[in-house]
Amino acid sequence: MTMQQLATQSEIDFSSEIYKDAYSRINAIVIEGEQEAHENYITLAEMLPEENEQLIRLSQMESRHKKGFEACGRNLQVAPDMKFAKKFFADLHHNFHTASAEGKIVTCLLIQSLIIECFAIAAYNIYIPVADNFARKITENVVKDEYTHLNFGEVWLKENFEDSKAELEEANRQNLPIVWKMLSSVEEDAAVLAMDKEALVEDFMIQYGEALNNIGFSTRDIMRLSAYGLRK
Ligand code: Y39
Ligand code: FE
Ligand code: FE
Ligand code: FE
Repeated sequence: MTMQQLATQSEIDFSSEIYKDAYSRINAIVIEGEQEAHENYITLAEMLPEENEQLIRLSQMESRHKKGFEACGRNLQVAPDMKFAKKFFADLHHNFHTASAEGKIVTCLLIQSLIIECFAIAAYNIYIPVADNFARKITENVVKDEYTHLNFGEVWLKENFEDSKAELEEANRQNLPIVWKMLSSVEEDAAVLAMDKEALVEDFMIQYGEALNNIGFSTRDIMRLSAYGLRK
């Protein structure tokens, strides 16, 4: 951690009402996200029987993450606003379920293993330097796991790149604008936690762009895909 980040952190009052109020929503989003990720990897395990064991392991990691973040809320004496969090994820949740019902593995992988994992990695990377000591240790361990989840999606989609390309384009077009909307809707709460929206967007674009590169997209495609819907 840099001195600047330490200085910033020392100014955050984790027990203030304004911090706890914002935390009740951000913490809930993270808990709900981990729960839905747990369920999504179980669904993916059913859709990809040859990867069943690994996907079940990923789903178990997600429920451990959920428990960790629930402890972070308890530690700050914050009750997570789960109703808010369910609404926050509703669109992506709906799209994942529609895709899984249609057997669209590529779309499900794009939503969970690329978009949601990159969103998580960006959020956790930006949160770690400004978190309380308890939450920082937990989040540092969680973010390592999220990179392995992202890697699972990258490897599978790379191996199936030619057959997946068109569906990835369409799924990106349908789901990436939802991410920008989600980010904007928590911008103010994130700011209270000293998490800057521009930093979140930047980190997301870096993770997502690298993922698309690893899968096999050209630089030109990456530029187009990763910013889709960002500016209207
Ligand atoms: O794969 C995972 O564990 C992902 C479910 C977790 C998503 C967490 C999403 C965090 C968004 C927080 C936004 C804060 C500004
Ligand atoms: Fe569900
Ligand atoms: Fe997780
Ligand atoms: Fe994950």
